[in-house]
Amino acid sequence: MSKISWASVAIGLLMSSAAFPAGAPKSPLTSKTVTPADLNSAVLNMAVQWETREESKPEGLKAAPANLPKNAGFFVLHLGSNTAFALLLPGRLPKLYIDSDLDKDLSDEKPVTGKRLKSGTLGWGAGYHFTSLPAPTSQPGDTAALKLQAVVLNNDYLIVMPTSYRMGTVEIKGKRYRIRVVDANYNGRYDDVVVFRHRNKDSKENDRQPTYDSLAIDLNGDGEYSPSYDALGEVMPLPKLLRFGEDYFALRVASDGSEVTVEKTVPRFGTLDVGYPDAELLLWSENGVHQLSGSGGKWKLPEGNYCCYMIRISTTDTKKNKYMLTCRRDTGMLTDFDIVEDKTTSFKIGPPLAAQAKVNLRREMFRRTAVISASVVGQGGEEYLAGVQKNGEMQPAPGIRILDSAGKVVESGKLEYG
Ligand SMILES: [Ca+2]
Ligand SMILES: [Ca+2]
Ligand SMILES: [Ca+2]
Repeated sequence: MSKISWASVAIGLLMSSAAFPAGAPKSPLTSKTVTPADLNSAVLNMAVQWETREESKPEGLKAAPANLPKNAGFFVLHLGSNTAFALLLPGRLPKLYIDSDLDKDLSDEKPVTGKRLKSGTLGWGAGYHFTSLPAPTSQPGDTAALKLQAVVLNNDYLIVMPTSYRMGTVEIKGKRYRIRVVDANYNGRYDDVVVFRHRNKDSKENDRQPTYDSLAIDLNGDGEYSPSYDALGEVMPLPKLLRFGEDYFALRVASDGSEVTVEKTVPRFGTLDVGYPDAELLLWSENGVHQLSGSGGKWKLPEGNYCCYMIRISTTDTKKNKYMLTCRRDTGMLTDFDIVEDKTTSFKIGPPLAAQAKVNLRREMFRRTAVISASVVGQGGEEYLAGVQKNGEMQPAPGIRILDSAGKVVESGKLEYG
């Protein structure tokens, strides 16, 4: 890359000096029933859990019903902070056991019988529907009466879904917005605000099992809920603050999901400094979603805990060509950070960059395939996709050569974007 000049667009964030209005407006929330046809609904994005069948008894399971048929399959369910075992006995009238008391014993459970779903309900595969499943609950304050539903696909997948969620509208700055609140961590409460803290590289595998509830808000009023990971999405872990322009609103959902309160507030601010002027970031947090760009890579943010799930860095060469790298996988040190009042949380992202190739062996039916993925790692540990965009156009995927121990090329090819 030729010599670079940093282009930065300064969009200063101004602190709001608005006053508190009198009285907190309450909006009722009503219950919406969830059916198997809602499986791919963006509203349920963070709550629906797909578990894969295990042929043999999973580690940790102490006991199962006796004389299991050969085609019995086990599943490990991850529901919020609970891990529970399940057992499927396939058949015309399939039976599903869930370890509802979390004692790692399935022999003391009563099975639920599934009903075959009409073909076309899910769009693919043979499905069975299990209703009125007891939800395993172990945390203080969990509602033991909570019910789950599950869909079994081709006897291979167990898809767990809530039986309902909450819906309503809220008024913010004179405009009404549809909102949906989902008990995404299956504890019978609707007020579990996200905290990413204490996450680390080892716990990433469990990211899709949230320990928080989720919020969908129709920001653009089109009746849809966009779970975008590239721009400001409309589906997010449940926050306690919502940002609208330079204004912040405190959001409080009643634990039973009966109502929601939205009230203007002025949070305490700290500063995030990523040490790179031309960066764009998307953040999830207890303070809502944030799309940050410009202002020299420094932004004022409400005090609290954040998770960055997208980074783009750009640079411009002397011929005014703009190059851009995108990070959507591992955001390194920005995966989990805190903003503290009147303090600056500093990172250094971007160049110098290191190229990295990862080889994963993928087992298919009768062969093993080596999947080689390339990425570029910035100094904050953030992992960019190997492709560079030049003036908004994706450049050809990088080439690859496989060398033998003597350095001779045994295979060469091109990587594909996947
Ligand atoms: Ca049990
Ligand atoms: Ca909950
Ligand atoms: Ca929308």
